[in-house]
Amino acid sequence: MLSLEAAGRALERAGQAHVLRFWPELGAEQRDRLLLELSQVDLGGLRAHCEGAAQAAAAPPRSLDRRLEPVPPDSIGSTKTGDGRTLAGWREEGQLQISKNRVGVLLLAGGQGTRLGVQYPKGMYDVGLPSGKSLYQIQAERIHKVQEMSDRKYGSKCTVPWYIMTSEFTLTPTEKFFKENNFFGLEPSNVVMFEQRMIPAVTFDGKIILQSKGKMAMAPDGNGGLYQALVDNKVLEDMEKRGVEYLHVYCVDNILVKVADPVFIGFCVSKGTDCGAKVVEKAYPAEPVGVVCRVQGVSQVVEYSEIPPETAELRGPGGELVFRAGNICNHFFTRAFLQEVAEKYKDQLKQHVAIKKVPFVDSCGNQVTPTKPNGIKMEKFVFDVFPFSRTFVVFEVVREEEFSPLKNADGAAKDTPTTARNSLLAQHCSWATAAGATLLDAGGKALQSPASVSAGNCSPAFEISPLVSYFGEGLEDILKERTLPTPFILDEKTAKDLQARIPPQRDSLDRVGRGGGFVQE
Ligand code: UD2
Repeated sequence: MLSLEAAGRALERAGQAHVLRFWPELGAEQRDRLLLELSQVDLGGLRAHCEGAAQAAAAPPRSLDRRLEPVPPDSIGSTKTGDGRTLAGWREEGQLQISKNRVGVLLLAGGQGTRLGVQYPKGMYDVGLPSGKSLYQIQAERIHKVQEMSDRKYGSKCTVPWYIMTSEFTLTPTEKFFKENNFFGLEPSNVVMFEQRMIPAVTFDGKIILQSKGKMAMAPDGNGGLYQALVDNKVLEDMEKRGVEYLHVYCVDNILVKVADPVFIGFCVSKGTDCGAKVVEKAYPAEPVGVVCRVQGVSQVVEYSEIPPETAELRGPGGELVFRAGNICNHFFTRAFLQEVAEKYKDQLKQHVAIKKVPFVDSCGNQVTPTKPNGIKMEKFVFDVFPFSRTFVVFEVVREEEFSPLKNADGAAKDTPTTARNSLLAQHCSWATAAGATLLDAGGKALQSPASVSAGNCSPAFEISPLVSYFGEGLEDILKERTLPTPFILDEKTAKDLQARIPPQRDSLDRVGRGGGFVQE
């Protein structure tokens, strides 16, 4: 660990000597903690970081390149327009790669979840599904299922390793949660957690903010800190050792995320791309998703916080948004591309400025909770490597099938626990009815048709475990001609019980209990 003298010298050189202002008042433990925190900071680059942040915050917002163009629609692959055979071909290709252990998934889980307002990692959040499953559990079970589907198809035993990028805020609770839940049945050695770097928040005149007398206000360096973290933690070496060539990178809060989606992977592999992004059509101009677009033929994402409203609102002749390829933070990378980024480009990534209210101690040692923004946090974005790709592809998917993020606490208009839960349940109801089931709502009334379900009229809580079905497949055998009450949880046990009860016509309220339990006969 750094000595006090060395820390003092480095801070002096960086113009940040005030960080040790309260040193004489600190106890032994606080002193050790502060020195440890300082030894984890890039002290050599500290002056540049602090001055750069102040300059970036003072500069007028960068105007968008005038040559910005939407992605040409004909260059976008799509599950919307792709015919059944093409989609099946992509899925098969993806499953083949998975069966050969060439696919890994990487979860970005280092964010602080400020908007949701919980003190623990977002992945641990339970949106109130009948099963009470957390986002982490849903994702783990999808990984299980995708492995199992490939195993069954190719008669081999495959592994999709799960890399999880955490931060100082999320590592310990995430590790504990996984251990307490027995890694949701996954092999612990195939779940690789690692930490991204933290950087200090600074004032508008470039001084590190002290959160308390013995602690700097630190924040993760953005989800684009991934590329540095891959190097710091030798993740690319781990991928190479396992033979992983393709990586699906995704964010933690999308309850519908198709982890290791064989269709997306198959599409990217068959196009021979090094990097790709899933998009959905933007719902409205101010929707908080970046837009995938191009400048002089080079693809990039303009984040929602940086796109001027007048650009976001531009419409084409048919009334459609011009910039409508909404980024959903689902990316494909080859390991070779990530290696290249790590070696050549990671230090060239743009720094984005976020102006925030950061609690601090003033020079007299008083704790202050600011009422207006007082600090600058610098962040890198995961998609800022797209311009380095030679063969970038965009893949459009259907929102109702793949995108419902959890961003805000209940009470907000959008992207809440309630909207996330409802999206998942609506999807599962529509899968069940498409498979031939009749679902009864809480009042015993039958839902009319799959169409009414997918149109959002689905109130019944019918939940399907990802261990039973990944994208709605394999349900006919279990659900055809069944009449089922809700709430109902279709998990491996209830699925087996249903299949054991033939003929299906007799299966109805008198035999099946609510909540997925069966009435004893
Ligand atoms: C992200 C996308 C946005 C859109 C939207 C869809 C970025 C930069 N923006 O915006 O374009 O796709 O999601 O929901 O990707 N994270 C870290 N470390 C950090 C910060 C964040 O791992 O330092 C993770 C975080 O845990 C989450 C993901 O990155 O899983 C996205 O972070 P966010 O929720 O802050 O991003 P948001 O909604 O502003």
